[in-house]
Amino acid sequence: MGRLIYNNLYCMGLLEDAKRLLAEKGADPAILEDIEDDAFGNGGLGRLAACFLDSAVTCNVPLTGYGLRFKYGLFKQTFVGGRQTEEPDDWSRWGDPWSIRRAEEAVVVRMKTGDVLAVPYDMPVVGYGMKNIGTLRLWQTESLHEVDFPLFNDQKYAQAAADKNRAEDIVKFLYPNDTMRAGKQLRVKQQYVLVSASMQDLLRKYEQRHGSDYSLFPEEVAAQLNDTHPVMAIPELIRLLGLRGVDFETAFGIAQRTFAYTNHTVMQEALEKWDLGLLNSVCPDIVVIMKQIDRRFRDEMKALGKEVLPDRCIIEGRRVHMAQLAVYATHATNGVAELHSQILKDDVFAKWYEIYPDRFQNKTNGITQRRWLGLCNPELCRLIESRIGGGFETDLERLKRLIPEIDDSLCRDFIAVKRMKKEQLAAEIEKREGVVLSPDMVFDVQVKRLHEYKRQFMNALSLLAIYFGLKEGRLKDLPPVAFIFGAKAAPGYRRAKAVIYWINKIAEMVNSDPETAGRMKVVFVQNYNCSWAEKIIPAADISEQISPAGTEASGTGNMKLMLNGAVTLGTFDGANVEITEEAGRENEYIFGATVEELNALKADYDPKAIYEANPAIRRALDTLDDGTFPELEGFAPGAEGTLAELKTSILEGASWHTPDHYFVLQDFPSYLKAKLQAITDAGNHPEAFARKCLMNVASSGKFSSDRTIRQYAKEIWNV
Ligand code: 8GP
Repeated sequence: MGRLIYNNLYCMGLLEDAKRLLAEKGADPAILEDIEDDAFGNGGLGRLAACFLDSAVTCNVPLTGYGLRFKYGLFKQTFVGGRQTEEPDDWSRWGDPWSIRRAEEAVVVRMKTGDVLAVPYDMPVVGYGMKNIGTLRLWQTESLHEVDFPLFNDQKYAQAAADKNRAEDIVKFLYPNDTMRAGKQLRVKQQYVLVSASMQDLLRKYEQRHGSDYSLFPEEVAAQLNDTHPVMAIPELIRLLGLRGVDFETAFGIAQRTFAYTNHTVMQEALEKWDLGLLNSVCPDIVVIMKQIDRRFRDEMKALGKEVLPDRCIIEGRRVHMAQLAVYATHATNGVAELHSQILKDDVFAKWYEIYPDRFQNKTNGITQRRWLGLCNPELCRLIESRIGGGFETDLERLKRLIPEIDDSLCRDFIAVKRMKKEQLAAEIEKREGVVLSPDMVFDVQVKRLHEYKRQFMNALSLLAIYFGLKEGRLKDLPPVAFIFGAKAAPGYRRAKAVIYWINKIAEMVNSDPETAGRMKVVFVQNYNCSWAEKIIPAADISEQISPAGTEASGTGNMKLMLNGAVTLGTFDGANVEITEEAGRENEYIFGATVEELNALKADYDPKAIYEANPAIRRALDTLDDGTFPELEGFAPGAEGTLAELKTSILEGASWHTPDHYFVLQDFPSYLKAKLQAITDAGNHPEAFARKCLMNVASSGKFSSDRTIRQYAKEIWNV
């Protein structure tokens, strides 16, 4: 969710008054940052949901978000000697003034590991212009017996509190480490509590209106499954209806018409498959129903004369495939960008598409322009208003009216706004990271989760190529440029953490070199989150969206950067394709192989040959094991987690990875070329570049989450 104070004041139309009043009292409005932390999250999937809540309430779509009220969010990130270290993120340590505890609506969730009480905390979602208030309902797990009094009286304090700890541990951490069975079981408990409490809640509200006639349930309730984490809601609803006397077939029909499923990734490792034994240890009744669903599916395939295959099955051996269960037991499956939805049909769910073509849809993601323009870039808003008037806060398509207004004077004014945002960001970075950036530099930004497929690694290679190019006089005309990174790596993802370390070491080398001073800077901000994004995005000239084609489902940071007038330096992947369609290819910097090209290349891809043939690549890659940087300690030589292993994973491959699994070396030459062009255009031809930026702003109407929500409402939820 990010911080709520500024957003809520903004949506109520009170932010400017609040700022003025604070200023009159001699207080900096930024002091509020010291008493409210960003409410927890991880990446684009969660932030998309936050944008949807904002859009739904503003567009008058009745929508409630359900989630878990984690005590600690994703860890707080700091860098020590360039390495990521993690600390608990106690987001509510100064209290949680936004939530209202609804003890009277608590429900009991029964599990084999012990029953718990799920207590809802409601966070208001403030609609723009104060028309509506929506709800984010977060469940907190508590013990049914706070303390065992006789045990306490016997002075057995730990035993007396055991049940309390067991219950509260379920929502202690977002994304707990699940490399071992205990962690996996905790994840199952989290998922089961979320779905059981939420389904009980929906049923109770429905029954208040209709008693025990469930036939209207799918007419009145639509539930969207946000990836696979909540897919157990399907068997849970069937189970709860069963307890109320509804037979399996009828309950299945109700569930299927109620639920729809959104897929957010094609990464195989993220498509959840649960071991039935593990599920049995937490929620055995759910396993029974999953088996009934599987039986129903097999009967249906038999009737259709279709085979049950690994990529068209629900239970395979002892494992249940949650994404495939979702496709089968819902009425709609959608991807989150045109290209991604096509890949679902052609590849990930091809065998399902063959049987149920009508179920597959696309809903291109969006972002709320309230937070991602109105709130974070009032300077740009004022400029836009001065040319085309307001109203884009609730109708982003209006920005199109800017197109005929783009002239030299608008370009100059845009450059002035961008400079102001760069000054603000530079001040913040100096304060928090101790790195001094000049607002006269071109700002090149890559902010997103740290993942191999997102290729921060390729960006790092380009930094080295540029640095050596500057030192050796090959890039004489390159304007001064700052490279800004923000990303967290999952605590157990060693290779991702090694990439962070490598970039931090590159930053140290570059920033302390007098020869390149004033020409190139590199900074990796610590603890990237919504509040950082609100400062970094408005200051960016170049938006790095550099995943290999076919891997990034959509991206939403790309849309935020576009809306704030950055050009996309990107591949034809995810929503980049649609961004380019809207703004015009001449206004972006597109490079790299297409999905088709990569598919054709796969069989005989030879990254070693590229390495041997390309001196710039060799030089940059060799810094990983030639002593340029101190090797990461605490690992066996060459083991995963070391710099050296980053290189071997590219050249030789590693575990299930084929060599250079994400085609870094393949795309690198075209990437570097496009990147140097973008930096040169931005720095040396600022007015022509500002035109491109303004074309991006003016063309971003499609990417409002208001549009996305209206499509879900009309085409899936029927509300
Ligand atoms: C993310 C995608 O990576 C990103 O491209 C997209 O914009 C965003 O979802 C919103 O649709 N996906 C995930 O974070 C994700 O799939 N996480 C898996 C654990 C479910």
